[in-house]
Amino acid sequence: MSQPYFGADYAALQSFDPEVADVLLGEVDRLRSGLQLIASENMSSPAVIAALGSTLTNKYAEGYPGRRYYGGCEVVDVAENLAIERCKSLLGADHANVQPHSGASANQAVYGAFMQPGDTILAMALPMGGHLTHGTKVSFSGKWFNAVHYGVDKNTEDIDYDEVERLAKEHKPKIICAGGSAIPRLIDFEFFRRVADEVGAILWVDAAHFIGLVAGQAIPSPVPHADVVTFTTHKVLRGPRSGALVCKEEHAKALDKAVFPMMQGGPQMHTIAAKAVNFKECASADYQAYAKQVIANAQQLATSLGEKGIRPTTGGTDTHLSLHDLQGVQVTGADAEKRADAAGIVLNKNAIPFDPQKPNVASGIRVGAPCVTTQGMGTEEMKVIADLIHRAITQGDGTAEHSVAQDVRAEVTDLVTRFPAYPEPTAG
Ligand code: DSN
Repeated sequence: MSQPYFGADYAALQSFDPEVADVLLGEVDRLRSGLQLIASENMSSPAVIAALGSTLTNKYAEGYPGRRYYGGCEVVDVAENLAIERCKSLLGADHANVQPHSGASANQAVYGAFMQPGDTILAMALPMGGHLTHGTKVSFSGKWFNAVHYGVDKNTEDIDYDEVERLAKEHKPKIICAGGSAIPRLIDFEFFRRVADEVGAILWVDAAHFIGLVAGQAIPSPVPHADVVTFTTHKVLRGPRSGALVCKEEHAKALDKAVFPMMQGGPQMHTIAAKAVNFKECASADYQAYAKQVIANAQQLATSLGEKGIRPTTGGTDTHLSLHDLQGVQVTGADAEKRADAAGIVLNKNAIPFDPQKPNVASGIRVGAPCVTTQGMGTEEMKVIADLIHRAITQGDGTAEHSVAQDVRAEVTDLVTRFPAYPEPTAG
């Protein structure tokens, strides 16, 4: 069976380990048969997956191109240099480090470069849209550093900029962090830069969620304003599951040392090659059109769900995701996630600002458009999807046998047949 999007040699895997080969097929089947609305996911290209499934996984290459701790790195050096140069050019950055294994690893490097244990960081609170690595108590960032958190304004549900300025002046943090995992609106980077300068802080933008929109020139860039920008490469960007960072030249040495040897050992050269491929893809006019369509689709989803009583927080979105308050339809986030799943729609429960529920129940859902846009869907399909979500979560009971779940799943099947996630696996 020829499956080019599985990487090097699916036939060899199938013959040696049919159980794992079936898992790979099963996941393609899952992606092909449902709607993927998780805002942090996407579907990478056959070219990216080919680079991931390559012999570059074999190579130890601790260090940086031209300065490795192992011999035989002359080939992987080419991959890393391509990734670095393409990343810098794509984002207009002075310096790029493409070795972080993930967004969390890139974030660790920021702490490593600029903070000592006990130093203070000012960042967005997780229940307000921030991230685990921005100083939550369960993460290294909250255990080893003093984290002060800002939230959102009660009325606008957008970042409380007055609170940011007040807390920055009161606590004089070493780092101010902007960015998070559930922020539907554009962030005012100029404001954060001004406040950071006033209190002598490093400005770190965690752009994991929206860097793909920046790369596609669909929203303003944090790069001219921030000292360092960290990101994942697998969200809107549509690359391999990994991370990276860009920074001003003056911080290059400190951040490189923080990535390796402070936080990581050997880089994953197959993933770095896949990042190089991805950065090339993102420099194309097609990708720019994609990024703009992601936003148009997310806005349509937010509007259409809102019209059905599933209120978008902040009144809508400027990005690839919207966050919805389910209290108006009297469903919890956990129930909504389960009922949608039973009908073939994959999304996640999410805390909304000032959520009365516990995080594992939550009063909201987060809905993202990156995957369905990769599949070629447009705003007309978003209207249909909003209707399917509404029916599934307000009328279903969380089982796949329920008649509403079955009806919705039939319509999901019709949509994904017209807009397939990946080609159908073929024999041969
Ligand atoms: N887990 C990611 C997300 O879903 O937003 C963030 O790390």
